[in-house]
Amino acid sequence: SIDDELRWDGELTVTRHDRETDTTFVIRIDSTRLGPASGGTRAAHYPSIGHALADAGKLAGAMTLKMAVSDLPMGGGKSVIALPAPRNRIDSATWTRILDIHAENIDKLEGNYWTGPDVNTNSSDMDQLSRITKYVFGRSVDNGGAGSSAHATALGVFEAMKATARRRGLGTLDGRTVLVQGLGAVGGDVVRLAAQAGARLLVADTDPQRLEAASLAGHTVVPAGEVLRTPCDLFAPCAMGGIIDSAAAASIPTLAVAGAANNILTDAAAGAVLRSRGVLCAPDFVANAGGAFHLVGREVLGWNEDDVVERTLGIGRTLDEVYSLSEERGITTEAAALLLARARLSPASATAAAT
Ligand code: NAI
Ligand code: PHE
Ligand code: K
Repeated sequence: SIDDELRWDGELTVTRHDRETDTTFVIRIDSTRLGPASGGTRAAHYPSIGHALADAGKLAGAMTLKMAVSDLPMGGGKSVIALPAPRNRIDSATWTRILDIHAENIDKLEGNYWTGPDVNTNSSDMDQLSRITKYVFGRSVDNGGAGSSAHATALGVFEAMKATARRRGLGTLDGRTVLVQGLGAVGGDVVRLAAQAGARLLVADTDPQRLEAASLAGHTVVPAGEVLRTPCDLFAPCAMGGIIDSAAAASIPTLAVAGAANNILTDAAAGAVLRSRGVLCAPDFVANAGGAFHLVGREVLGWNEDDVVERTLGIGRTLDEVYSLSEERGITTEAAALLLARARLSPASATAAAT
């Protein structure tokens, strides 16, 4: 319920409703402890405003952890635009009005929150927002921005897949069966990189056109509803979050999980079940940080493309640290990554815990 969702321990929730488009806007700032909150704008059709608040809160929390574990001087936040219908049924005049209202809301936060692209928003949407507010990452390159973050994200996810396979005793991806769910901006690139590395690709999407392209490229299509029942060596969720709950964790026929989606696990219990079965899972807020390196690196820290690549390739090393800590302490990989992130969020308490 909305009451439950407002009992949230982040820093700020902003909401607004636009009667003309029947759209509800949510911005949640989880933490500004390490810098201005940042995280993308997600547009989707939600069953209720409570669901939209919940999604924004979980995604904002993941951004705080992503920035902290990645050593970026930013906090965590997220925007959710709860549309009156699925995105593909919103006409362009309505969409422009929606973006303009969202931009007004962001502008009122005066830089405490910086947005960027996420599911169902892209660089040209960021260009539109930037006509009203300057607190926007990921405008198109022609418009002075860093452009799409998807390629950097895919590069980092690929490093995460390799590091996870290696640690799980699978060696390199050569000859391994990799299942990629979601062939969008990130997943499409992940498929290409994994294929180049010699993996056998199983692919799933809900969009027939994307499946056809993948099939023409020689990959094997798996029905979208069969993903959690399809045997593979490594599963790469690159569509939506919340796909592995405890029941799925108990049965998913894979040895490792590493993907781009935010909040892949529904809760900590799912992570514990995976661990008990020896399924090694790359915490998503570590694995998918390439996009944050790209946007914050290029637009805040003055990095060039090589710097972004170098830091993104470091995701494999961060995961090795996470996996070693998880083994040493006998905790889930998610819990280990949380320890690393929290050490940066509150250095004093982390030092106390370590001694
Ligand atoms: P996208 O919208 O380009 O691609 C998503 C793909 O998943 C689409 O092809 C869609 O048809 C497919 N899909 C949706 N529901 C599905 C289902 N039930 N089964 C199979 N396929 C399904 O999104 P993008 O940018 O590739 O992002 C993918 C995920 O990675 C999202 O969860 C996003 O939050 C996350 N992510 C993206 C980053 C970026 O830089 N783009 C950075 C960090 C995380
Ligand atoms: N939405 C993407 C993510 O979850 C990219 C992004 C990163 C957007 C940082 C804004 C800020 O990481
Ligand atoms: K997008």
